[in-house]
Amino acid sequence: MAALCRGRYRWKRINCFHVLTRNLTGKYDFDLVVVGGGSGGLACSKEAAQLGLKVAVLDYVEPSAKGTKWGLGGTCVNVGCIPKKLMHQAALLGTAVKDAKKYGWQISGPVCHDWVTMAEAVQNHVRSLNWGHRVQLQDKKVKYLNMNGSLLDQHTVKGLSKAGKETILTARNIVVTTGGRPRYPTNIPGAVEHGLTSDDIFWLKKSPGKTLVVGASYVALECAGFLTGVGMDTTVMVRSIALRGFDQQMAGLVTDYMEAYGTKFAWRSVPKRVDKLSSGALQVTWVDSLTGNEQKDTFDSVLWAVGRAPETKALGLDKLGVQLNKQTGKIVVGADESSSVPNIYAFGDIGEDRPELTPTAIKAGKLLARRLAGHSTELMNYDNVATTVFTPLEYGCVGLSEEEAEMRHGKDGIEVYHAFYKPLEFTVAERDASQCYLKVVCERAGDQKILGLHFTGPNAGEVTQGFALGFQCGATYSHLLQTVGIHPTCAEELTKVHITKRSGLDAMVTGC
Ligand code: FAD
Ligand code: NA7
Repeated sequence: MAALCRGRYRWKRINCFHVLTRNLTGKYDFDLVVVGGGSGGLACSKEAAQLGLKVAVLDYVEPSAKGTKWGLGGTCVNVGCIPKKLMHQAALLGTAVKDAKKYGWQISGPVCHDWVTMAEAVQNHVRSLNWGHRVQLQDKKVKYLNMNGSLLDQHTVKGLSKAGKETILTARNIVVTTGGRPRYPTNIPGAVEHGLTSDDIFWLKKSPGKTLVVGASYVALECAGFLTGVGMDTTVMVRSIALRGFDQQMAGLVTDYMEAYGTKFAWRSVPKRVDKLSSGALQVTWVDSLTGNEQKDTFDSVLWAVGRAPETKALGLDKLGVQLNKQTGKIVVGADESSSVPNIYAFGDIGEDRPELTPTAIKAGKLLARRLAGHSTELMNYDNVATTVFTPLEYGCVGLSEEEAEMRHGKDGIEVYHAFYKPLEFTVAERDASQCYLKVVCERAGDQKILGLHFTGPNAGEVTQGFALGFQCGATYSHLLQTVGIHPTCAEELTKVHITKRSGLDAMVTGC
């Protein structure tokens, strides 16, 4: 606060309130106040400041139910993409150590993993990113307030510090990018008391031990994947299907690989209760929905990955008439990220129907800043966003799933080219490549425009990113065939794919 008092704005102390008095040269204290300093909010505020706007950003982390808290940067940096990918890397290295022996590395004695070393290294990296974000805001002259923000009207934000001090900020425009938090199931006794979420797993001081992961979306599978990879006895509890919304053939390959890798799956199972035994172990009771039988097992940790929800209630949006989706609680937004109330914008995970991904939040934030600064009219294009699931066998995709393509174009309206391939690296290591697969879903007629591209295998994110450019440019199947591959790579298999599913021919790639 002292730093703020020395800044270009004057602050008055009124009882326990800090009120930012109006900048004498303008109507508002700031051109832009951003509530939420995660991927989207930071990108938006930095871009806006760079374009000459006076910007403040409020970021505040409510500790998780387990008391875990973290610094500036939002979900991705602290409890999402970054620690997840680093722990995934730790797991991949475990496999690489096994491969290494086949490649001649002499590794004596058993190789074991130490959770504490990994967690400390990951947490230190995250802290360095927290620090980097603070420095960047300072360099770009964005006023950062570590405060919980809520909206008083369409030009006024109230910030509340941890110590209970209130600060009022006025702004021409307000952007809400407060993201979401993991949900706990509401009707399962013991779920909250004895359970963790992705807000906790990366910040554990000791190994989670034998873990039950409830949920089957990508957060669940990624966490279960790295836990298995670093040696935890890990079970995933799936109530319906894995990776809902993704291509289901690919989802099957991902989970098949995980099963072969050592992850256990309790399919069609719904948790009923979690009890802490006198030994300290957590006893989970669940129902097998196929047989109706009740089953029990004990675990050291239970990780709920059953979805995420925004915290819109505390933002005071309903009082201002900002339209929310009643089911999801997210803010209904237009193509320009505007809410139903003038001067209030929202995007990122808090925006209804927006992809819950960091790069889309960042890009949308930058574009919004440019529009608010009057530098551009360009809107965010949410189509054809590529993504990757960082499971032990990675899965990257862009465009439509085969099911979705079939629904939109009809079974006879699409052609699916596919191949099972063996990464060269797997050969000497004698690794099973049964789930290394790719498929390109195309329109059947005309130029055979590519509708969806799917790839499981090593470095799927790196592979998919490149093809996403072609996809964005409207690539067709013949463009793919005109592309000369880079040998020997896994990605080159996409440029050679020629077997159609319709033909029924063996899709196994043999030779170069
Ligand atoms: P957030 O990054 O969540 O930022 C919101 C910020 O606002 C937070 O710091 C929050 O504490 C703060 N805040 C909330 N309320 C207030 C308030 N009232 N006042 C002040 N501050 C407030 N995406 C990918 O692209 N790739 C991945 O590999 C990936 N992996 C993920 C793994 C996990 C486990 C999870 C959970 C998510 C992952 N994501 C991934 C998704 C990605 O993290 C989010 O899509 C992204 O962080 C959304 O950015 P955002 O700016 O909308 O919100
Ligand atoms: P998602 O994508 O909403 O998926 C939730 C998963 O949890 C899904 O598999 C659900 O099964 C399952 N689920 C939900 N409620 C329960 C209960 N009560 N019991 C058992 N299983 C349940 O959430 P994520 O957290 O994985 O990811 C959300 C976003 O965060 C994601 O898009 C990333 O960008 C980051 P269902 O399919 O509904 O049967």
